[in-house]
Amino acid sequence: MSTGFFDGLAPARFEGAESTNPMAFRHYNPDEIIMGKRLEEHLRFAVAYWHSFAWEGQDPFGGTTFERPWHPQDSMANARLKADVAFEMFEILNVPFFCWHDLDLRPDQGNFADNLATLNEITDYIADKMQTSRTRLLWGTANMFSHRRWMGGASTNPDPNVFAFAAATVKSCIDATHKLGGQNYVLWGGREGYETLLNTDLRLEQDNMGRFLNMVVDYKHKIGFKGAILVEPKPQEPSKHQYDFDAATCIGFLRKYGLENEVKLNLEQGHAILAGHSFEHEIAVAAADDMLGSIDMNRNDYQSGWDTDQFPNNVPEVAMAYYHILKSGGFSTGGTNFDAKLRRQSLDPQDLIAAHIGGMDICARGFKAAAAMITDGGLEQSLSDRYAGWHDPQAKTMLAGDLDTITNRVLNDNINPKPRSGRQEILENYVNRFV
Ligand code: XLS
Ligand code: NI
Ligand code: NI
Repeated sequence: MSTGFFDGLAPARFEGAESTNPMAFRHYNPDEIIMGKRLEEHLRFAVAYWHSFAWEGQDPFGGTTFERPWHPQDSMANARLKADVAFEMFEILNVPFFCWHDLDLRPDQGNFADNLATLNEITDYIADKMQTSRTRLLWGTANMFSHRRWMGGASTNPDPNVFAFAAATVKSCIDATHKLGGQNYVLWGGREGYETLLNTDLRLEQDNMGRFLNMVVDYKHKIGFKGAILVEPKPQEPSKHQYDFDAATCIGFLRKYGLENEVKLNLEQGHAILAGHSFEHEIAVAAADDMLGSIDMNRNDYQSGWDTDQFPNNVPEVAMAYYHILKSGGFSTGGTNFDAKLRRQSLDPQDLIAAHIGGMDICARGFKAAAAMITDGGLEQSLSDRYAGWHDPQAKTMLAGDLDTITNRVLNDNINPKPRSGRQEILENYVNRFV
């Protein structure tokens, strides 16, 4: 029986670029074959349970605005109603995946035993719903940043009892993700960082975080969870400074704690911006180290300097992100999770559907532009031309030499390099042909 929440809203269909129907896809046709694969299988869209169903519209200055039938989210009855509505939206969008935090699914009970019991209860309920739904779990994660117990960190807390509570919580969430057939498990450390160095032991906190992540990886193998373990970089917000600052920082951290072959990255557009990078930079950095796992798609307001988690709306940005994803071979266990929320005045159920349709369409447009650039090969050609000198045997030998042998060669052969154009504007013009 339907909850009635989305009454009057039909399943969203692909109608083509000429359509003026605001509730239809104009660019996202899941069955379109691109580079030999269905668009749906390339993009692997996921709905984020937290923004769409758990967030009630608060901002730092105002209370809730949404007043959904499953609010307040303090009972298991409302948790079940929320799940019913979520699966109705998945069906309207025909979306292949969803993602959750434990806290999105059911309220925190204030102690671990009850948290565990209610998590099992609601994920059994969701497992039942998944029997008749095509929507799969892209990833699960633990919310270890909202409840006051986490205010000084989870695995990086000065209190070992908080570390213990965090370990038990993550175990319960990996178990639940495994039970629901999740394809990845994510750790984002919102409180894994510090507010002031005056009260923070950096070395101890980071060692504990490294130990914690090693326990997570060991546990994954112990229970036979085949999904990827992903960490999600973000420089700040809520903590003043977060240890998982950006992709490069995470890669260094994973190497230091011996996790470089076990853990990959979940990269988010808005977090890249907060770190002073572009999304494509973060993706390219991860890909260059074979650590690209999955993406959280959204956009930030470029003026505000906050993590505004808006739905994506910029085709050139999205195109370059997917260009680097495709160049590195595309997603395997990862996908495109809409870590994006409505603006708090967008009250109607229709707004929720329209936001996702728009986001999926923008991603499809960007993806197709990226695929066209890959197929055309212009950027790759220009790269290989630019670095062609390194295929010369003498250049390769040089890397095996030392400063003395190289200096002798520079003197003997009278080496005097001629600067060559980087052709940036020509390449930008090239990209603009596709986006
Ligand atoms: C917050 C993060 C969060 C993670 C999952 O900024 O993006 O939503 O994706 O904990
Ligand atoms: Ni985020
Ligand atoms: Ni995220």
